[in-house]
Amino acid sequence: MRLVLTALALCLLPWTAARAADFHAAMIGNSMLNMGIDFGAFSSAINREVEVKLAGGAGSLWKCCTLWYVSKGSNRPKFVIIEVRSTELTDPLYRNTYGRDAIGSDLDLHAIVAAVESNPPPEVTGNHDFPAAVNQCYLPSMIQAARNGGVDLIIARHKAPSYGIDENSPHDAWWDAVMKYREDLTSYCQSNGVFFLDYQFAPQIKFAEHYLGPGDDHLNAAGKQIWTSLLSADVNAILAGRRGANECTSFLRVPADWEWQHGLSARDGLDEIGDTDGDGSSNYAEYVADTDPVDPKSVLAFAAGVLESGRLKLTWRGGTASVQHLEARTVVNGSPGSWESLRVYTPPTPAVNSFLEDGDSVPRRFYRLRAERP
Ligand SMILES: [Ca+2]
Ligand SMILES: [Ca+2]
Repeated sequence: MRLVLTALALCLLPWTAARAADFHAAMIGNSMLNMGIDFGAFSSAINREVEVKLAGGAGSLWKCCTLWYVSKGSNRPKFVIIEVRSTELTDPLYRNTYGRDAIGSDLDLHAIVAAVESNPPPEVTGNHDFPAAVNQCYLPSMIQAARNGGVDLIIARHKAPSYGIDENSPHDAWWDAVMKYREDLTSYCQSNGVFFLDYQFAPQIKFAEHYLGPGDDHLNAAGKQIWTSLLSADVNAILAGRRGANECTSFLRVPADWEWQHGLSARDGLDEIGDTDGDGSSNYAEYVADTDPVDPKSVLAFAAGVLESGRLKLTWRGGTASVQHLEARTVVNGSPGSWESLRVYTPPTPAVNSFLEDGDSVPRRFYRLRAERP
């Protein structure tokens, strides 16, 4: 393993040694090199010289120790990306074996490792305890090490949980656990000032096109280019103050269950913005409205507006498990705040729903429907 990591580091040297950098990148996790970031393109995009200080890591303990020592060095990193794998955080083999030699002689680091290992997370087999893993393993120590080193921006990445996943098969408990862990990690990052990347699921990245191949969760060159541009855009936004350093870039808004249930891929972020059945409503919008993303007849839309005894009757189709908001306004002038709520329908809603105007003296007005997942 060390030989591989050293080779990776040496590959970077010709590019990094040109002149002093004003932006030190510590990439924790060697997959960062294989999957994700073209440092030259990244440097250009953020208009800063980027010096890569660290090019590998295997296991959370290794990463924690490496980051600890890099952060204490004179050439401290100014920018850290930490790759976190759920297995590393929970599997005792990864946690306690790999990287053991990296602890070194620093007494503070010894104390951190001892504290973590005196209260390790439970065994993972059949019982992933992800909140405990996040809170008790090395991620907090890694973050603290970076902060002690004066790092301005810490980015955490959850490695794509694609090992062993057949996207056409029903999910299992392992998948549920990984996704739960991902949620916990996102939440942890947000509350600890860490930017969280979820670009593996970005709409621009398609599993079939941008990964190396079946069973390999590394991006190919095209995918890497996309990943780099997404990262650059986010870092530029953070540097310009347009985004907070504790925000999350997450593209997974639809539960995997729902995607699988409707024959969509839970690994492919494109599914969310796609309109698989061509009914004008994106798959994400169909999830929100609880309609069928592969049935064009199932979509949240007005079906009819007729007069009944001089009163307008609106009829629409939609799902049954979402909150439906019927709203109206007399002028459509682009100002978003002037829609008035007429009715709120809470689930279960009828698949065909309707509304009858209250009286005869209703002004001419526009209507719209909004859906919201409870
Ligand atoms: Ca659709
Ligand atoms: Ca549909």
